Amino acid sequence: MKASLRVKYILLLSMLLAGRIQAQKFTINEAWAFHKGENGDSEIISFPHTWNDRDVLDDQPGFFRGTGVYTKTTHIPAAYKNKSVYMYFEGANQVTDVYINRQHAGQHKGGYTRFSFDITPFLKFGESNEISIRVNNAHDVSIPPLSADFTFFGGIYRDVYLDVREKVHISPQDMASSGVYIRTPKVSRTSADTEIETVLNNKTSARQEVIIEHCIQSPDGKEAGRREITVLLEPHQTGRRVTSAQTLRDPQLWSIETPQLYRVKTTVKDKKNGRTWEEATHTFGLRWFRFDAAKGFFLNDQPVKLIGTNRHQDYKEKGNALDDAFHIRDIRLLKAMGGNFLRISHYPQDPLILEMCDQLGIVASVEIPIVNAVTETQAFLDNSVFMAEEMVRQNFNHPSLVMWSYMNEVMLRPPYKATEEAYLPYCREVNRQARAIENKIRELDPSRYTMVAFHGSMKAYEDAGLFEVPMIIGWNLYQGWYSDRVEDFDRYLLNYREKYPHKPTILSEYGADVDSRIHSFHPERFDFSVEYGDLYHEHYLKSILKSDFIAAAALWNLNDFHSELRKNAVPHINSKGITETDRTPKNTYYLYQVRLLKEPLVKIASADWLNRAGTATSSGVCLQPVKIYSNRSPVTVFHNGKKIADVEITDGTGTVEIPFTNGNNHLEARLEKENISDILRVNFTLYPAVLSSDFREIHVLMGTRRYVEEKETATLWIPEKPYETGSWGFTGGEALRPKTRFGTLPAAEVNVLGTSLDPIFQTQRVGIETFKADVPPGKYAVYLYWADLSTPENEDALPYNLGNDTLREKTEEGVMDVSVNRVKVLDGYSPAAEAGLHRAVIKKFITDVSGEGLTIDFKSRKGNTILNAIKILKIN
Ligand code: GCB
Ligand code: CA
Repeated sequence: MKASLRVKYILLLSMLLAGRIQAQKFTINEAWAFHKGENGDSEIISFPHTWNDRDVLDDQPGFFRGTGVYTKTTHIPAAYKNKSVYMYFEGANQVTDVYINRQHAGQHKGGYTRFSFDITPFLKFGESNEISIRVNNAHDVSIPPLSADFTFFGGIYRDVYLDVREKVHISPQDMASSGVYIRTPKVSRTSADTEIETVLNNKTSARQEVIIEHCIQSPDGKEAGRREITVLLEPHQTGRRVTSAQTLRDPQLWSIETPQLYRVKTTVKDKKNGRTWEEATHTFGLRWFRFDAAKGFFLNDQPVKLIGTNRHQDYKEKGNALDDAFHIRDIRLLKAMGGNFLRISHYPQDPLILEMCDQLGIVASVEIPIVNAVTETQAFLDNSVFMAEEMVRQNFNHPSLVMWSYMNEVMLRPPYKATEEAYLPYCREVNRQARAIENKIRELDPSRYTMVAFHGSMKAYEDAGLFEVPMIIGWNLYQGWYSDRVEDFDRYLLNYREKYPHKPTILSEYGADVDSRIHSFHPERFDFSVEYGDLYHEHYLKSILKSDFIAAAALWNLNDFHSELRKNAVPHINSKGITETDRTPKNTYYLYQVRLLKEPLVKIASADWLNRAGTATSSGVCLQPVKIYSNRSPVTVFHNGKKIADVEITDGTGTVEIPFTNGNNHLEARLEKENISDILRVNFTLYPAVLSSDFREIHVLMGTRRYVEEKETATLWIPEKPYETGSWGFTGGEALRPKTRFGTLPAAEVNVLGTSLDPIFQTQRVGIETFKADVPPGKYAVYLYWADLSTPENEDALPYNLGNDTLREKTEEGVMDVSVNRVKVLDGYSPAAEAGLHRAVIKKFITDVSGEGLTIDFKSRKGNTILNAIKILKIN
């Protein structure tokens, strides 16, 4: 322990001993010796910690799933002798064993719920004690999640506390809940019935007669009610539950606009001498709500359309090991977007998440991590029911929380893919497990709704009889992303509505991957462009807003998140976030702002696309469309100080053609009446229609209509075009379009090895004959970019993608000759033979050009010629 830390620790302890507060809970996050695996060198770390922050991003498949050991020696004061000492964990993934002085103090299974062990019997008071914690994140068929489109980071990734109590106390052992459950069975505008259940432990060997006092304070700080009850606790009696009820007058209601909280102070006193055993404060809110199958959600009898996001708990370069400030920031981001709903997916998260929802007025749901499938065993079900109970008990008092959820897309990857005979038994088992969890949750908390999330395959969930089990159906729908067209979303919902008119419904997920480096004026699904993401969300949002029966919609996802197996534009990352892994907002975030917030807003879309380019038309400029977002209309747009247009805005968006000129372009979008505007400076490279003497460089992507911005070097890659005299372009060949069940894709789903610029390599022209550029005389560098993108036949289907995997095809490895201005520079060349499949190759050639321009010829010796990208640079 560092000296300064030790001083703080001693100060804290003396405060504890001298003060009148009998219970004290403080983090013990610092200075643990950690080693990965059974043995090995240790390093000193602090919680939150994960051992997978790096290996989930490297090009090696998989990440470490095994045991990690944390050890610390700590002094336990003699004064704790007459106390109860607990260790409390906010979360560790996934199986945790705690040893105190080499004795086993407890085990917890499950990576996302909190837990607490009574370590008193193992402690040596007034001495050094060794605490050793073994955590294991190996795959375990009896613990959910089994597989999922997110990464199961191992380690103690949330806070760990020492929780020191008097011998008579409110129980931290009731599944690590607060031990105080506040129910509000009847709330109206005039009065509110409250029931407070307290769970008590007597860890003395004597009978204890105690008084429990609940003193309720209203949001404005006034005392709203007070009640005392007397309880007799037998020696060593633990888990004793007592309830006291009171009715409050003129409740100050919790709502999205007024998220005000009541506070209850619970005091446990010795009846004989009046001595205080414990004092604890908890918050709650007064509200009532319902879900209506036709009209949606009502809060305090007011209809409210719930719109917001899902959230994953990980972050750039940190994995899941986040300090509190990161959790808080996420909920603020959601609020600032205009969101009023959060689906805490796919597992319970840091306690701060729901505390922030209470505070900021965000309605929430939370779930246990049964994802993709269940294991057909009692052990799996037992663990699931246990987790469900932990979830309910631990999150019981939050007014923001309105639904419990417990299964996500369990018909997506069931075992029946292997054998058809296994299908019906699997369906029956899913149903049995769902009912068991459902019953448990309803028994524990009849005041909230239950929800199960389905993927867009209605029949599968009918086969499993799941429509009858939860109170709310959640749909995860991706029409227009994993399958063909966004309009199919509306058709799907209409069909569902006709079949199930009486079922309350939410849209629990919808989304499209976006890589902020990629742009297109011909957006299509799976091109990962900003523009396609916008179209997708514009369509869905419009439909959601006009469908009353969709009580809530949670877009997928608030943030980009880690998914180790993914091979999209950013490998290992699911990029459906409307913010990046570091929470930089993407374009779509602003679309939601203008649609959801009331105050006047105007925003030039694709604002982080700072380097743009195009070819001049005869008028000497390049016309390109620019989108404007606003919640007012019209928006006046200026280009380099000159008014271009009054742009009409419908459903939040409008478009204007900007005549870009070479160099700096200054754009302004103005709401004249409100006197607010948004400004954007774009650096534009204007290529002349006929390459002239001031040619400098050109970066061209083959087989695509995408633009890719290399942000670090302020470089823009532009899409290919056929060759025209005086200009540049290709002859021969066709764009690579990998085939899937739902049509073809505009780019290969390949993790390109040896580069972080995957999108430059993920498209390709197959069978190309020449690339020509009529450049002026000079010395040039020509860079040819390759990666063999073929998919091996034996590759497994991906655990995400909803059936949209690339179909395996036998392809012959291409071998080619390449010449630059008729000089053969590569003879019988194959990128795969040189570098292996999927690895980035860049070949650079220096060449002198006199009067004839540049011609690069590709000749097949075997199979197809290919080219992924080309860069031509004039050196002098
Ligand atoms: C889903 C899953 C979610 C995935 C998402 C996606 O349906 O519920 O876990 O991450 O789709 O992006 O494919
Ligand atoms: Ca890896």
